[in-house]
Amino acid sequence: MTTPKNKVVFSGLQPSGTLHIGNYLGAIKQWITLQENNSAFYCIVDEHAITVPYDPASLPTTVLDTAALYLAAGLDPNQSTIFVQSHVPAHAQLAWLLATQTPLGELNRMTQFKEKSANHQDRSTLGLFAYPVLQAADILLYQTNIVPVGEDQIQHIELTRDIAKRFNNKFDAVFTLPEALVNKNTARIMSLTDPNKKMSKSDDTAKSYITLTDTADAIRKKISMAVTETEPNFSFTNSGPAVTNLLAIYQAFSEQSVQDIENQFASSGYQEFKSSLADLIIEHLSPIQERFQTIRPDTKHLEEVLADGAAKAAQVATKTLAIVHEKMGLA
Ligand code: AQP
Repeated sequence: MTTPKNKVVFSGLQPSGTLHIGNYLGAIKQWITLQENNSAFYCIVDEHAITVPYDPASLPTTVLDTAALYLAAGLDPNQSTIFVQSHVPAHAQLAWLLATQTPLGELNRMTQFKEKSANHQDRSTLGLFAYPVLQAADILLYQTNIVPVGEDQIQHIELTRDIAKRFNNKFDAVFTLPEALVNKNTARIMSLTDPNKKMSKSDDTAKSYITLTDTADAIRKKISMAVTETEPNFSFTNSGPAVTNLLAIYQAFSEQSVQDIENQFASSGYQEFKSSLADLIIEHLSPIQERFQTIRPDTKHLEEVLADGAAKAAQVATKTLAIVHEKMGLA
């Protein structure tokens, strides 16, 4: 994957639970590289997190946990604009304006809505249905070029492009067309208990994911209980989905070549491989966890970082919103 330079980068994560290694490998790891030579905006998308049932009392804590994990993982407030979505009202405002221009048929095709509404059948809301329009607003407000995401978000980025193109044709050329940036090796880290489902922080089974704050003991247990196929076989092309997923995690953390990993475990059993994998994950998460322990208790500092980020983000976002108002005849 070539790393873009001098672009506007936007991405976000929901504070819907503790971030897991899928969020880290699929999204945050790319964010850290991209912050160096680009204008990067990294958001905590709390207005997205409230589109499914949630606990209002714990949301502020989860937002600060997420901010602390962003910093502990390596995001630097001097390089990136780090902020909370609801602190910049332009996100919700632009979402409404874009909603008036988005055909229902396009939203009906979104697979994330189908999956999430299937899980919350009696409580699925207009907000959950409109989620991709708010996401389009998030991205388009910053005239974003690049959106680093996992595979599950590609469809939403395509929809964002369609919304932007339609707006540009109908009103005026206001929006930059964004592109998804996906690291194919880590685009879809799967659940440890069901390799046909992606790893998700809102999964009911905590054994299915490894969070960035899991203890070494918990990591060893979860990896040792991870499902595998019946016959040990360490091949990126011939293993079943469960082992392929564990190999992908191994590769992402070790940054070794496929060939090296296959050679290394050619004569191993699953137990030996899993033990090495657990060690590798623990080794990588330990420094993040140590930094998290220092950063998280300093609530004042975290709030300052987020306030500063929101002020910087609002400067850009309100400009775009004002242009949209004018072009739509609302000025
Ligand atoms: N399993 C995954 N593998 C690779 N990338 C992933 N991402 C999420 N899961 C995986 C990427 O993480 C970013 C943020 O995701 P999100 O928090 O906005 O929501 P999500 O995609 O719905 O993630 P979760 O963990 O599954 O959250 P819940 O359970 O709350 O829905 C995105 O870039 C996503 O692609």
